[in-house]
Amino acid sequence: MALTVLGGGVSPFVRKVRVFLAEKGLDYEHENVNPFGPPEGWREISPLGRIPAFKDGDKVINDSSIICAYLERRFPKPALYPTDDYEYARAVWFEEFADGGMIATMGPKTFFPCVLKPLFGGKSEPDPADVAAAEKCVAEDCPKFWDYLERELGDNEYFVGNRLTIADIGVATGFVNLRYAGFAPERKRWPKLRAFIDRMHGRPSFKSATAQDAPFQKRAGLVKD
Ligand SMILES: N[C@@H](CCC(=O)N[C@@H](CS)C(=O)NCC(=O)O)C(=O)O
Repeated sequence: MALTVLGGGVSPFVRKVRVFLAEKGLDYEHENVNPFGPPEGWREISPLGRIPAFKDGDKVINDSSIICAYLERRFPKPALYPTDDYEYARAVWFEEFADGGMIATMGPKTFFPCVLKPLFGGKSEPDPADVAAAEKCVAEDCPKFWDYLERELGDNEYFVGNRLTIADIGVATGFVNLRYAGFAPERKRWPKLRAFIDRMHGRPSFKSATAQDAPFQKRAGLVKD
């Protein structure tokens, strides 16, 4: 049965599912749905109008976290959730920390105004006021998220249990959009987090899930070390 991810690949949540599938070694189809100009009948597939949606044959599943949890049960190997109860809770917590907190802040304040708004508004550059507001978000809102991640990661390669889990994928995906907006955690202040991001973005799973992102990468060269 065909597996299909529905949703524009630049969404951090669509990317999370695509990276998850790639790390499982699963082939899938990708349908590029824009949630702000969706195809007819989209609400029947996605009742909240959001991306990603997912199809396993004729079965429809919504929400990136639920899609990943489903995929883990359907295709258990390699495991991308810990088996230990507390580690399991930690892993899904980091996923939620990213989805519901960090990305919910960074996305609308950096990626949307600096990348999506100019693109969809037919402009070559974002409004200077939007860039200033994004810089303010990076300076004032983001450090509390990044300090926490830096501390929790410590000297480990991964967030939970010394191996790749949904925690790492869920956290790393949001930093792709931040980079496209022209920002990243400064290496001097958040060395462990920044090295983690580099490692994760260098994985074949992230590389393949970002291969089509060239139109969104114009500001990526502005990222400072
Ligand atoms: N919790 C959801 C969030 C999905 C989400 O917010 N997707 C955005 C795009 S990044 C969207 O579809 N926005 C359109 C809308 O909310 O109408 C998930 O993890 O799948």
